[in-house]
Amino acid sequence: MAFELPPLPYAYNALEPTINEETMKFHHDKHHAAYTAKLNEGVAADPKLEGKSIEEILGMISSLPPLVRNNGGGYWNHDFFWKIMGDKDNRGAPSGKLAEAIEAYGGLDKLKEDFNTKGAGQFGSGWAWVITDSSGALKVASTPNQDNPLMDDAKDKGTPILGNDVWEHAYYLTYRNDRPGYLKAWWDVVNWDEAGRRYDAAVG
Ligand code: MN3
Repeated sequence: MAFELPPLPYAYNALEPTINEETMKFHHDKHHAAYTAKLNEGVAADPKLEGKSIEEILGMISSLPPLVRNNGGGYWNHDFFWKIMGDKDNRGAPSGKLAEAIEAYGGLDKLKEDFNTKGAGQFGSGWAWVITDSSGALKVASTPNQDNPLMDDAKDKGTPILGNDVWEHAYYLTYRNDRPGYLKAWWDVVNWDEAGRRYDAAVG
């Protein structure tokens, strides 16, 4: 069973002005589609991956070739990314247990600042993350390329609660080289209800 490109959960222009329609079209229809197709090539070439979920594949990524690592990461990361952003009716604010964890971290302003610093400081392409584990504590991390915190050899392992794509293809059409400006603006389109659901599922 091949992996399929998941549809965007909103219209291409639903995140404007933070992320414009043209960026979303290329990012989903070209970039995410390419990661999906290449992941399927890698899975088809390796019988031991047959029937495995993407999370199972990421959990054994250290034993797999770069084709599966880069495109399996790209496949999962973008599916996650679309879902933790929302159209104007699906944004809200932190609530419930996630809001308490953010307070314990030092507050939302500190979380944003640390996350934006990680994202701006990631040399080259990569991702910034907010992760947690069964302790419920929040941690900010970054990964290079299409790596993520679910990989068995990740430096900072955990369950992603939020993540932002800092590859130039995610922001260059609007923000050009201003990655910090993109990181700052991105918080306007976070789907806090979805982040809260993922937090609740992670901490049990
Ligand atoms: Mn991307």
